[in-house]
Amino acid sequence: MPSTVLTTACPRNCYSTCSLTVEVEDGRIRRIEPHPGNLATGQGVCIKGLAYVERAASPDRLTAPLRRRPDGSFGTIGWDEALDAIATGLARVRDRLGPRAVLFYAGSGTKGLLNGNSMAFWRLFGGCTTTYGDLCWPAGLEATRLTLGDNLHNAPWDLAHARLVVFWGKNPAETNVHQMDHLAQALEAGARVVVVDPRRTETAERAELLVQPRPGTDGALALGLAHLLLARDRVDRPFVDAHVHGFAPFAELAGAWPPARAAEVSGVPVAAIERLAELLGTVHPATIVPGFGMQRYTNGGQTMRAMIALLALTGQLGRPGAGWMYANLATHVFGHLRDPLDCYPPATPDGVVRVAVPTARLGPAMLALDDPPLAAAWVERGNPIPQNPETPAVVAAFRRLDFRVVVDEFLTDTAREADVVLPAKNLFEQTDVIGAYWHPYLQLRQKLVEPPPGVRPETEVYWALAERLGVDRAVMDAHLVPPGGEEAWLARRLTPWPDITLERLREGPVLAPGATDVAFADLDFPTPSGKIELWSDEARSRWGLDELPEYREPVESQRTELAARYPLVLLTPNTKTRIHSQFGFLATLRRIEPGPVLSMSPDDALGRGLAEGDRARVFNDRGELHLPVRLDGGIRPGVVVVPNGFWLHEGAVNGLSAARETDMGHGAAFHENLVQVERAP
Ligand SMILES: Nc1nc2c(c(=O)[nH]1)N[C@H]1C(S)=C(S)[C@@H](COP(=O)(O)OP(=O)(O)OC[C@H]3O[C@@H](n4cnc5c(=O)[nH]c(N)nc54)[C@H](O)[C@@H]3O)O[C@H]1N2
Ligand SMILES: Nc1nc2c(c(=O)[nH]1)N[C@H]1C(S)=C(S)[C@@H](COP(=O)(O)OP(=O)(O)OC[C@H]3O[C@@H](n4cnc5c(=O)[nH]c(N)nc54)[C@H](O)[C@@H]3O)O[C@H]1N2
Ligand SMILES: [Mo]
Repeated sequence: MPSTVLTTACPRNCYSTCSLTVEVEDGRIRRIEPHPGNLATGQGVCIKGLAYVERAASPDRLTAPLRRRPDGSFGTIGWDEALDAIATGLARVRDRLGPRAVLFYAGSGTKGLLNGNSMAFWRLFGGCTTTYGDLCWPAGLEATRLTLGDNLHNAPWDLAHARLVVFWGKNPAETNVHQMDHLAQALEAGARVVVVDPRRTETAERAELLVQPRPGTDGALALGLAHLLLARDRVDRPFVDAHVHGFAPFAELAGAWPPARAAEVSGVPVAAIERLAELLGTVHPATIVPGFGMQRYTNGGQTMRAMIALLALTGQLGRPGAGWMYANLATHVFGHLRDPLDCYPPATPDGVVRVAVPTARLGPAMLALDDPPLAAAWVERGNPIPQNPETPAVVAAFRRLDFRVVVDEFLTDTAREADVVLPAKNLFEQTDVIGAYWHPYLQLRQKLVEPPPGVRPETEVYWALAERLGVDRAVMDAHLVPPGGEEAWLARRLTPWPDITLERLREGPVLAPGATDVAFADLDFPTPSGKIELWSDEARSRWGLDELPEYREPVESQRTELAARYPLVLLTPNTKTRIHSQFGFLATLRRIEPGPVLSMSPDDALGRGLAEGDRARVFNDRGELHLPVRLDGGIRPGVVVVPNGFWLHEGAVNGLSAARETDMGHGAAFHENLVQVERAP
């Protein structure tokens, strides 16, 4: 049979959100290439994208519903039996305790407008309990919103115009590989590059300066930098006078942070602070590219506000090659997610939703609910057991329920806790419209092949369940996506923009309405004052924080008594072979990263009698892991590193992490964990 080449897009929770061309032959995925129409990702597909060829045909893929047998093992069942069991199980809980005894938990496994159908179903069910906040980025989103008014940034390709690029707590060489192409263009034109990270990352190989703060102290570092910009008169006065709110009190705050104090707190030598301040003050246009690293602390939001201030002082916003490249929600035009609190599903008369569980404290918060207590859970697109903080509490919370449903492509650690597991479609098996958070393109994730006979997309599952639960057909038609009705439903969502049609999207990526190459070019910031707010009343009224980005030591810090027992900070970053808990089991990728290792500085290792390859025990009061040691002279002493995303049997790091929220946005303070390391017995 001849092959065809079709356009689609990768829906993983990743900056790049690549446009793809895919060769399909005989109903199978044969070859994946970049789509040249996407100026941000046209250069190539990452290693995980290439591995979709293996993933789509993986023998581990779930292709039929599973039901737990009395002995605890899983057996394959038919769809009628699965749907009957689910409808009966959910209705029983609703009759006994009300609909809010059911938890609906959705993770970040796939992007798409059709995901909204799930909450529509739960409203028709009569409501449910769901989560608020987000594991990923909300402290930074909220910090940016408070300071600049919105989460927008210059187009990815605009980085080529920067003369100074500061990657701060971001490692795009692994997490946003396409950004390295745009950086290469900037470097060719003579740009200077700095990385701020406690680790010498792959990204740092391109930098002239690596600044390695003690984890969680970037706020102090930023205030020290601001101090020097002020003291050396590197401030763009006309810009500040016209566009910055709260300059005078901020200048007073920064005045209290001479470089020696910033160095004492952050562990960055004064000379490095001076050098970075000189670059920020003189090499323009300057773009700061913050990642998600330093906002995963209990002081993370305030840290991000202090960092944005450096661009405000130097006038590096609203211009080509300049700015704060954190999150670009230009494609989020369908009315969600601009404000971290907007991700709360609104309660409607026909479905009262209890938004009671912060996802950062999923386990303890599920266990604490008592009016009514939770009795059932539905999990889709997520793998909370390894990925949410405090794994033992998450496991305990799921085990305490009477009835659990998990919808996934694979039998994950979370699926293994379920009573019924439903097999999910993959990205090639249902059409959807997806946005992004780095580039400004709307894209069609196109259906290219039929799902395996035993797999049904979530929309069809919800439709069939609504039928079984006796929902009125007219109500279903009004609220849910009917089987086969995806494209008509998506076309209706696109009607506000007559130029953006499914036909156009089928050809390739389309710029979102209103997308511009330079964000905030009119210097009109949608904050209460209309200016960049270094002083934010809302920081206090909404989050109970200082109006100014004051530095506060993280709650679990090397400067507390706990450090006597647990002197090391555990960082749990991402690696290039996986998106969190996905992809890691594929043979292609296991060849590169077969399992988790504990990376530590030779100083810390040798002092504990550990050498390369030795097995170490990493532990704190919450849990322990046994892992092989890798010596890494690029890691700041006092810091140890284990990547997140490995499964329980391999070594899942969140057994060591505390269920703790960030200072704003209800994020998870993932990197704020002290541990000790010793030779494994
Ligand atoms: N310690 C530590 N923990 C972390 C982090 C960290 O830095 N350190 N990072 C955090 C961050 S940033 C994030 S975003 C989270 C991610 O955590 P999660 O949102 O739980 O994401 P994944 O681990 O990618 O799991 C997604 C699941 O969705 C499934 N899936 C994919 N496509 C579909 C689909 O179409 N339908 C259905 N039903 N399922 C599908 C996948 O198979 C996979 O099992 O992890 C967080 N956890
Ligand atoms: N290959 C791959 N790509 C991904 C993902 C993936 O799992 N794999 N996940 C996607 C998702 S959901 C996300 S959220 C993003 C994450 O993208 P990134 O933000 O780039 O990645 P992280 O690994 O979470 O953290 C970035 C860096 O922050 C550093 N860091 C930790 N604590 C501190 C600190 O206190 N100060 C400073 N300055 N740095 C610190 C870590 O050492 C790490 O190198 O990547 C996306 N892209
Ligand atoms: Mo994330």
